[in-house]
Amino acid sequence: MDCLFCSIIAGDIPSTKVYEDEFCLAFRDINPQAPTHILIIPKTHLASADEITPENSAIVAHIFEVIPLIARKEGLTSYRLVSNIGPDAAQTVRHLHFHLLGGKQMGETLA
Ligand code: DGP
Repeated sequence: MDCLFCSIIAGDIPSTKVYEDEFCLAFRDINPQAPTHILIIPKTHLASADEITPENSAIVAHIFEVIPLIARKEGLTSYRLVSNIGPDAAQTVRHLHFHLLGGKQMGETLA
């Protein structure tokens, strides 16, 4: 499958990894929008959060257990999580990912 983030998982495209285990990978966004901007992705391909089902939701629970560990490692106790779904939300990479953004005061506007 031609997927940029699957290629990053496979190691075919380099990335700055901050966390990895059997089920997920976290790496720094190439175009950071905050002092800390990390993408957390499942190693199994899902196009977006819109594909989460009872059969695959365990990976999301796992990612949400890992996120606080990554945040602590980055020295963050306050941060924002974002997951874009589809073109209206400006999702550019069709592999489920959570943006972890922190290290600056953010505004209240989300859209
Ligand atoms: P989204 O718009 O939610 O699909 O965000 C995709 C993010 O992926 C965007 O913030 C930039 C990032 N990105 C795109 N290509 C690469 C890449 O090759 N390496 C890394 N580290 N990040 C990438």
